[in-house]
Amino acid sequence: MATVGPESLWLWVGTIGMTLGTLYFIGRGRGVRDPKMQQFYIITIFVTTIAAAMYFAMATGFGVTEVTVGDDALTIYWARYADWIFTTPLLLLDLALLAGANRNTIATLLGLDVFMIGTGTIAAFAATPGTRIAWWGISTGALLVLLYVLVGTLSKSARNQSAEVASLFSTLRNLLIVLWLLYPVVWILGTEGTFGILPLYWETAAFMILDLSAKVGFGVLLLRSHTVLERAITPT
Ligand code: RET
Repeated sequence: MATVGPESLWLWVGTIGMTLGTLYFIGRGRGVRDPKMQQFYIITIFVTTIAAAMYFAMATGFGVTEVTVGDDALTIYWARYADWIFTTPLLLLDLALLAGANRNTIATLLGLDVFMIGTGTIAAFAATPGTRIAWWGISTGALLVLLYVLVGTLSKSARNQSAEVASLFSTLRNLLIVLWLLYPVVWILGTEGTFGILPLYWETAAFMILDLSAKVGFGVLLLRSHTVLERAITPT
């Protein structure tokens, strides 16, 4: 059985950060009556709630297991993947609704995303360094295609929205691109990549900072201006 080491510090910071983020979004969303605007709140509140629960699971030693790779036993926090399989599609849905995307674009984005996290999960559990890296490559390929759709089709729909919405969309899209690209980097440099460049302690800190930025930071920027969100739902 794997146990939680000193990296639990960062897992508790993550638990507290996600909980505070959730409470903040609930507090802000309470007075919102417009159902179309409520959808952004509902989606974003689910994102941080799921993350808070999964961080708590990791901090308390439930969300962690051991995977044997050759002669080594790797500590794998499986709860990360349980979090990401639900929260990354929800984050993309926020962005797609802001852009006023059609159903096909939304389905393509979410499909690529679930494929990316699914193959990333196989990478985390694969038993040889070679197969781990191969699955990492497949997952990273899906991420690159996803970002291509984000920059192409989705940005095109956003351009049909008002100037304020289009500008908020670009900010969030650029933030997402930078942050999401760092995940495979931390993974491959970290313990999962088996190269042993980034120790578990620092890897856990890095994922925590990325997770808080990609969920709470992203949510704060998205929900900051109700006037802009109102315009997003009345396409011009
Ligand atoms: C993995 C490893 C395999 C290669 C790739 C990955 C990508 C993960 C991503 C996660 C995003 C998570 C977010 C969480 C929010 O808090 C699975 C690490 C490409 C992009 C945004």
